Amino acid sequence: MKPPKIWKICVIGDKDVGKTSLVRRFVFNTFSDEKEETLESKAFKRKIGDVTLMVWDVSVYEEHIEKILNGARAILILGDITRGETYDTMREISRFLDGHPGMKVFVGNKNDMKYQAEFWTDELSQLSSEYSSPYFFASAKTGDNVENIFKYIVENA
Ligand SMILES: Nc1nc2c(ncn2[C@@H]2O[C@H](COP(=O)(O)OP(=O)(O)O)[C@@H](O)[C@H]2O)c(=O)[nH]1
Ligand SMILES: [Mg+2]
Repeated sequence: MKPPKIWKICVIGDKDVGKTSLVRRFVFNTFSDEKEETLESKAFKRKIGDVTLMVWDVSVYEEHIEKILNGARAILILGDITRGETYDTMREISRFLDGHPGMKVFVGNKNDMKYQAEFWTDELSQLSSEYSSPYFFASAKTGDNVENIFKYIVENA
């Protein structure tokens, strides 16, 4: 018997970029417009094929960030395309993560509001080439591209 594959995946990014919403969309296929602050990091489980993903919704208040990120197979770095400052945070996080062995995946969330975008492919493709990591646009609200991100991770991380 092969040992079970259990992968830790972390979702991080600035406040209100949609981390909790993306995790909920992926795990429960639901969405809410309500804002609910994530005080504590939490993990949710979903299987894709023979891989069990433990998806961590990392709180912006996390005090033990190194511990939470330790052993992560992939880290989703989320921004909200309608708020340019969340892209600056993506950059800061990327610098902070330099040296972490996990796959980094850049995600421009709230793709359903692209007519209000403050950053777009130019910015994300730049980050992507700087860190040799993929990027995606997604919407936790409509579900657009959410499955593809995790499928990509399972196939490539
Ligand atoms: N239009 C739109 N709103 C979203 C999307 N994802 C999250 N939101 C909203 O953005 C707000 C913050 O989302 P939340 O998941 O709590 O962000 P977090 O702080 O990163 O966990 C909430 O009001 C969500 O309903 C999305 O893809 N599109
Ligand atoms: Mg949250």
